[in-house]
Amino acid sequence: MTSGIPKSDPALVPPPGLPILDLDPFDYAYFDNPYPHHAIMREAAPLFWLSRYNCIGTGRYDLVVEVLKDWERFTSARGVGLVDYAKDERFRPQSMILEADPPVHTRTRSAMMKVLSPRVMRGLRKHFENVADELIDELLDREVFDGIPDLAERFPLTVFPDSLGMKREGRENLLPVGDLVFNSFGPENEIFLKSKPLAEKGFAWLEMQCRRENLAPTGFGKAMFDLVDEGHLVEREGEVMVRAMLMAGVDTTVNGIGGGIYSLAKAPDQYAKLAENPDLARDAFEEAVRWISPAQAFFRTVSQDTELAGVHLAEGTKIFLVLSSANRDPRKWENPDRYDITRKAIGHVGFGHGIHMCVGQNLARLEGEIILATIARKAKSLELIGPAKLRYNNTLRGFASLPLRIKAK
Ligand code: OW4
Repeated sequence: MTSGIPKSDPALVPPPGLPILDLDPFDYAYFDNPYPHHAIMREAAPLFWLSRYNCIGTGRYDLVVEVLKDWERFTSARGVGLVDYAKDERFRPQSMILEADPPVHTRTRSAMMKVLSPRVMRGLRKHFENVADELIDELLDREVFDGIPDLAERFPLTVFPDSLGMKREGRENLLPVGDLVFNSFGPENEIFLKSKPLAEKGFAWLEMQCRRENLAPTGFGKAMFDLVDEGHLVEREGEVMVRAMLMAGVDTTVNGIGGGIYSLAKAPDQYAKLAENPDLARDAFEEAVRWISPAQAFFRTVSQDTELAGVHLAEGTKIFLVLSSANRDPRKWENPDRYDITRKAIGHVGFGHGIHMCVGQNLARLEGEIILATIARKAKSLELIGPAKLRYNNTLRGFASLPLRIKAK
């Protein structure tokens, strides 16, 4: 395994006139309270230069959307992290969906859409609801528990690998591998380095789990290899796509569900509204994805000299897109810092935008909706009874611990 670190390129100098920001959007202080930093990034100018990483960035909603829409000028194929695959070492074998442009991306994305289609999602609902029912009943008996290991991790770690059809042994590697992969989109800082040893053996294990002989005769894995058998993908592509599901589908949903629970626990008026009408669970989850932005930021790379917001950008410039800031940009959102489950959160960029917009979004929504609806149906209160502890990750925002109390209706 290699560990890419961006080698600063002397050719990449700040375009004239851009505000130069010295802040580090990957350090502990930033993660402890990113919101004032978002405001600095948004208010400095449409685009800014990050002096520590020699890249352009934007925290404005309209520009984040403009860049994400334009995959030709702003490529994903050179990596969606700080590292430029054209110049630096790749941290892992390149993804054929996340780190690809059309036409490769068109084919792999279409395979993934088939595997995760709305029809497949509908088929999972009943089983997910049964698992959630049992889990929430157990937590109601306990009353006091930790919302992260006991709920936000436990639910996806039960339903997702089972739906994929993966073996039971070794599943404890899923979270550490995801943690490292999402750290690898940022710099090789202490947060990245600390996550490395925990995931080292998980990488080899994960590669093995993606082979057809290690997958159950039903599930997303099998469905992907059916597409191989039908000639849409070659065998190795099938494996790489199963790997993408395993790397992208666990830590993200854990942080999404954890974020949803945190949002509701911090806003008792919103929880009361949801408890009264559990049908709002899907909206409550969507609004949490906006408000928390579990996936905080991704990069694109300028594929040819171009202009953006009146600024000349040189080929090879990395652009840091702060999704979490865009999701609270007051130019787009009214009262953006308020978690409001009746808000029309549609259009948020918590799942991204454009051709790379989260391909697992309907699975994430299914999981999030079911957990929040099940709590809302059964619990009259959801209280945070101790300090929420952050889990630091270069890309993902979420918690390590959420001490909670829930009381049965
Ligand atoms: C967010 C994501 C995350 C990690 C891995 C991959 C995709 C992949 N998407 O495609 O391998």
